[in-house]
Amino acid sequence: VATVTARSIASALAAALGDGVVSTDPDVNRSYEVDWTGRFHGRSACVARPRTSDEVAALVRWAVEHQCPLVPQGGNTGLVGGGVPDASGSSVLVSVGRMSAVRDVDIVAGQATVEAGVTLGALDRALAGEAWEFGVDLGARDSATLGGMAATNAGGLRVLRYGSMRANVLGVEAVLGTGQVVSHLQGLVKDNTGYDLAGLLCGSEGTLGVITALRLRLVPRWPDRLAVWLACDDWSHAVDVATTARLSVDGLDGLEAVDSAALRHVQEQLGLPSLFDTIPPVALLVAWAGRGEPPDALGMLVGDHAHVAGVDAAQWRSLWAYRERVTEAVARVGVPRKFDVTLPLRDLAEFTRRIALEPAAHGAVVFGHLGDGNLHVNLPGQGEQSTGDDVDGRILGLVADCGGSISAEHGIGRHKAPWLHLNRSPEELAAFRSLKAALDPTGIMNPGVILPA
Ligand code: FAD
Ligand code: 2HG
Ligand code: ZN
Repeated sequence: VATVTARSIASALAAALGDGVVSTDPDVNRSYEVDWTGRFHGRSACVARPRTSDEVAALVRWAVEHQCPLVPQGGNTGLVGGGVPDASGSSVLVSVGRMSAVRDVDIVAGQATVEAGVTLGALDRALAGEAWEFGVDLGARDSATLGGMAATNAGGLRVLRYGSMRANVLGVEAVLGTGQVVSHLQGLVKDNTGYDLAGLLCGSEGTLGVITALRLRLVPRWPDRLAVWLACDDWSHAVDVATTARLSVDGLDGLEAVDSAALRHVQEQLGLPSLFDTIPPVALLVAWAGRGEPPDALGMLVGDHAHVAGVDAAQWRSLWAYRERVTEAVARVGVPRKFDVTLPLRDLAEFTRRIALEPAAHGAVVFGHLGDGNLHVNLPGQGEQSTGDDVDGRILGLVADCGGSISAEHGIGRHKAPWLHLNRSPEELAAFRSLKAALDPTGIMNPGVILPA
C-alpha cells in the first residue's frame, strides 16, 4: 500500500510540476534519505529538485492541497536528522540544491543576495578578490547551503566576532507553509516595519516554510592573520585564558578548543603530525585577523604556555585543521552519536568534570567553540545502537542541569525533539505551536522536527 501511495504522490507531483523536477530513481534518491553521519535515515515518496522560487511555490501549494508532508533539504550536512524524512515513505523531499545563483553582490553596502542552494564555498568563490567576505564560516563549507545554514541558524567558527546566521541575514524570500510567498530582500540595515520574519525563519529548520533566497550582510576581509595553539592544563584553565583573550585582544577571530581525545583522533585518523611534544589535556586555538601587526596583548596571552603559532595563509590553514577536522576524524571511527550544547562559561569546566564521570558518556571526545561556551560531545562509533537506551536523555539532562542549552548551533531536528522540554517551558512550547499553526496551518512542513509529531 505504501508503495502505491508513494507512486501516486510522485506521479501527481510530476504532472503538476512538469518535466525534470521529480526523481523516483532509488539510486538517485538514496543519498538524500540518509544524513552525513549515517545515523539518521528514512524514506521519501520521491525527491523534488525545483530550479526556481516559482517551482517551489507550485510544489508547496500542491502539497497543501494534497496534505503531503515536505522535508526541505540543502547540502544534507545537518547533524540532528532534520533534513531526512521519517521511515513512512509518504513525504516529498525538497532539495533546493539546484537554486544556486548568486543574484547580486553589492560592494557599496557590503551585502549579497543568494539563492538558498548556494553553498558557503560557492559564495566564498563569488566574493574572491572583493574587499568583503561572509562572516559565518564552518568546516562543511563545500556542501552546506546558505538556505540550510539560515534554516538551522548555523554558528560555526566566527560567532565570537560576527554572530550566528540570524545576525548575518538581513532579509529572506520564502514560501510559507500556507503556500504564500514572502520576499523582503532590500537589505536595509535599519528597517523596523513590523515582525521580523527573517529572524523567525532563521532556526526554523524547515518547519515553517522553504527559504528560497537570502540577503546577507558581508564583513571586511582582513589581510593579516595569526593563529596560535596554547596547551592548557584543563578546561578551567582554557576558560580563564579565553576570557583574558576576549578582554584584551582586539580583532579576535576565533577561540576554539579540543580535548586530548579529540586531538589524538585528528592526529591518528587523519595522519596529521603531532601538534605538541606531549598531547595536553586541553588545547586552545586563539585566532586573530586584522590589518598590520598582531596586538601585543596576544604575546602577553601566550606568555610561557607551550604553543604553536602560524602567520601566513598556509600555516593558518594547517593549524586550523586540528580543530576543523575533528568531525571528519570521528566519522572515520564509525557512525557517531553527537551532542551540540552550550554551557554558561562559568559552569563549563564543571560540566566537563561531570561528563567525564557519566557512564553514558564513556569514550567521549569533547571539542568546540570555547568563546561561545559551545561544546561538541561526540561518542565515536556509538551512533548505530541509538534507539531504546537512555544515553541521549542522560547527557542532555546533565546539560540542562548545568544550566545549558541542548542545542547550541545544530538545531533540534528529529533527534532532540523529545528533549526540547528540558529547555523550554509549556508556555513557550504553546507559543511555538501557535506560530507553527499560523504559518503552516495544515502541518505539512517537516513534521516531527523541532516539535514532536
Ligand atoms: P541540511 O542538512 O540540508 O538541512 C538542515 C535543516 O535545515 C533541515 O531541518 C532542513 O529541513 C532545513 N533546510 C535546509 N534547507 C532549507 C531551506 N532552503 N528552507 C527551509 N529549510 C531548509 N554547524 C554549525 O552550526 N557550525 C559548525 O561549525 C558546523 N560544522 C560542521 C562541520 C561538518 C564537517 C559537518 C558535516 C557539519 C557541520 N555543521 C556545523 C552542521 C551543518 O553543516 C549545518 O547545520 C548547516 O547549517 C546545514 O546546512 P545544509 O545546507 O547542509 O542543511
Ligand atoms: C564543528 O564545530 C561542527 O566542528 C561539528 O559544529 C561538530 O561534529 C560535531 O559534533
Ligand atoms: Zn560547531
